Amino acid sequence: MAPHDTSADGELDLGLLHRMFAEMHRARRLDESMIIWQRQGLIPAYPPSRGQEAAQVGSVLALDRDRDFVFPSYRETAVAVAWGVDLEGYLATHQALWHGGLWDPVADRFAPLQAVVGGSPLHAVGWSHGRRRDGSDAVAIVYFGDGASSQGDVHEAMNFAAIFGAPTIFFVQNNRWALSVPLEREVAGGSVAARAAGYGIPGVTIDGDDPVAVYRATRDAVERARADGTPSVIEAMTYRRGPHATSDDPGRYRSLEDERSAGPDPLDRFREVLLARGVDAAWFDELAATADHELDRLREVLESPRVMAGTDMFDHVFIEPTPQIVAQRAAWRKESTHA
Ligand SMILES: Cc1ncc(C[n+]2csc(CCOP(=O)(O)OP(=O)(O)O)c2C)c(N)n1
Ligand SMILES: [Mg+2]
Repeated sequence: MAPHDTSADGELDLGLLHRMFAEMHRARRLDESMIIWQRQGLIPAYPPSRGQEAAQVGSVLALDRDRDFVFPSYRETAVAVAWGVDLEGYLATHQALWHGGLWDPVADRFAPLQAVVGGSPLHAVGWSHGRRRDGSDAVAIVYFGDGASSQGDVHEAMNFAAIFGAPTIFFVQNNRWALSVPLEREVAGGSVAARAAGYGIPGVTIDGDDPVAVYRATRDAVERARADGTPSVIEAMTYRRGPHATSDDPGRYRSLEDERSAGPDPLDRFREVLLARGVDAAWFDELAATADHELDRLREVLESPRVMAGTDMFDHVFIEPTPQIVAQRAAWRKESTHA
């Protein structure tokens, strides 16, 4: 997408802007529905991505769906929507049907969801290092939070990416909270992007609520990574506008004043930009109808019986099961009423 995404005056192409808003809107509607479905008992738990749509959509659209690979954490609904992951398979994760989801990670070029905070950056570096060594110019993007950035694995990942020239984009969504812990208690020095300098790689801080700024920064990082394997850190400043997860009550640890400091919603902001560029107001209404249709279909999937074989728990631990796994599998079969 990158070589054709700007018009002569350097503005991003209107078609691309339409696509960005459309994906942000789809993601917002799905996110809202997931919370409702959780309250209705259709899914056990869900971590909302409300307010992070600009960061997620703007970044992933700068990658190439046929060549690159996405490594998400657990809050990347808008990334999955914009990247075109099989959403029926995606819902299976939050339905607790299967660990990382039921889509095909290789076909969709989107790794299983990662609930281990800071777990995915090393996977992304391993993948991109391997691809580079095979002569490919493919790029990995890995999503993680401000809190995750303080995990040791993330520093090891950045260090190795820089040493080996593994083309990885470390995309930090700084939403100012790590569950109930505020930024100043989790990130010493206040900046994740500043840490890139310690590894000798580019690091930028951007307005994560502006999808155009996010897209441009990510596109630049993709170009560097493709050219010579240079990794980058992008710190997208945003705000976790909802609870950490459906089980969380943010009123116990942050004030309304803090929530108001987040500023305007990124969808509202971007809508104004599009209206100023001459987009017809009726276009926004059409998006709502398309989203309704998609959500009806997904809800039907959630209501349909999708039961996984319980033995899957044991069958995918090792290629050749150990005696312990064989014994556990047999004991489970004897005692469990699960299919
Ligand atoms: C290794 C590990 N430690 C702790 C947790 C518990 N935990 C889940 S989410 C979270 C906060 C992560 O915050 P951040 O990285 O900023 O991401 P955000 O939830 O804000 O998107 C914690 C501590 C975990 N899942 N994994
Ligand atoms: Mg956070």
